[in-house]
Amino acid sequence: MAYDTDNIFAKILRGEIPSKKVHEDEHTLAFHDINPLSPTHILVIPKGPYVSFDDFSEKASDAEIAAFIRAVGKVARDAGVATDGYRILANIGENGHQEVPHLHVHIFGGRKLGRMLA
Ligand code: IU
Repeated sequence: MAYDTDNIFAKILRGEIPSKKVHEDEHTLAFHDINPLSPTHILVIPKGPYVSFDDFSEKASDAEIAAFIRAVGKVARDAGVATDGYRILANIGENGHQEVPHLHVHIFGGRKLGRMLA
């Protein structure tokens, strides 16, 4: 799928709409989900124009991939959910129920989460 530069996360990255930012580095941004489904619900996104995980894994540089993975772990630690545990999730494409066409990983935590359902 071609990257849509008008998607909401692209607008957040350009600073056109605000977000509650918790982490930013050269390659990655993390911010609170606007509609939290758990006490901690943070989204981590690469800054590059990647729609899906397969897209990202194919096109991103090693530095971007490393920064993204490190950011996910750091955000979990900084949010205080690393000790008790948390869930990371990426919805990809139509079957994966992806609503925003810019790759993002959800970090859920702060309560005992239910069993993962497909
Ligand atoms: P999904 O993985 O694409 O299904 O999830 C998109 C998430 O983006 C969802 O949890 C929304 O609450 C969240 N979100 C947001 O944080 N800010 C926004 O302006 C919009 C969606 I639109």
